[in-house]
Amino acid sequence: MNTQKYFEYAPEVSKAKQSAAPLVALETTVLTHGLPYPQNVQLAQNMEPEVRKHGATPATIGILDGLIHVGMSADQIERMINAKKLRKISRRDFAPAIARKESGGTTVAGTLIAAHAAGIPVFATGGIGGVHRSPAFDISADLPELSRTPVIVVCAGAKSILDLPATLEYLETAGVPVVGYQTDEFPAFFAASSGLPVSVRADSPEEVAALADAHWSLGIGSALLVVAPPPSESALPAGDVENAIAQALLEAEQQQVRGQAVTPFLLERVSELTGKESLETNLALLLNNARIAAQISVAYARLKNPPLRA
Ligand code: PSU
Ligand code: MN
Repeated sequence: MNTQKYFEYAPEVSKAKQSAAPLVALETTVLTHGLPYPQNVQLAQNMEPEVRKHGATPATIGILDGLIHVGMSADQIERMINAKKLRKISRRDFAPAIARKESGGTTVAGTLIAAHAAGIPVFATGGIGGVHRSPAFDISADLPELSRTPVIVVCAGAKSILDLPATLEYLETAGVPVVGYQTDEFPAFFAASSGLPVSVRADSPEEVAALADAHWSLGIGSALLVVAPPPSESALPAGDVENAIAQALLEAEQQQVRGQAVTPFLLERVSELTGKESLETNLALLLNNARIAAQISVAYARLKNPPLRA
């Protein structure tokens, strides 16, 4: 089996890999299906410098004309976003995209698969998919992927368009440590708190690195989900988005939105109904997560390859 056959590495990513330098994977469904234009382009331009500023090399992951790119140039991202047929790529969607030479953004699930295959241990995103409030039985492919992929995923929890208690129950069953980054509570994306506890707290990048090393040294093959609340100056009050979510869920049901379309539909409607403020929170927390992921990647690389003493 040649798993690298469909991979294309950016030169700076290959270089970082060769010298065991810290890398951070970034997903692209947030660009192709999660945020409106031009905020998606703006985000793509801001995430990578944030990773670099904190000592790691960014590897934006997405599929362009049937190739899995690990590290994408601004031009490649632009071409992917503007592809005629744009897929949203989780586990089941790689084969059709590759075989038909199509393009698409990788979800948390898809990015986990590619990051792990590429040997990148840390990944930053905004929010993960989870167990939906409705329709019944809608469970994001992100959750089973987190249960089977040894990568540190940094996010701001999950949006409360989802059933957050059920999502945490799933993660517990799946053996995924939910690491509160400088918090005891699972953040609800726009809001800093959900009233739900995390399974362990860590206050520094080194602590997260030590947890990951212990987890994986035991041969436990699941992800660690590091959850960081949105920066306090941009967080929204917990109740503020609830009305918009109720409205969006009602519309989704009336219009019988199903499958992969559910999450983008809800994200778009909640964003429209809550306006500019929630979009700003979204962008602020993504950058915050990029910074934390870079710091964790630096700490993890140091732990695995301690610098030689002079
Ligand atoms: N949640 C967000 N923003 C996003 C997503 C989720 O707040 O952009 C995207 C992520 O790429 C995530 C995907 O992996 O949606 C989950 O989609 P689904 O629920 O269809 O699995
Ligand atoms: Mn779904």
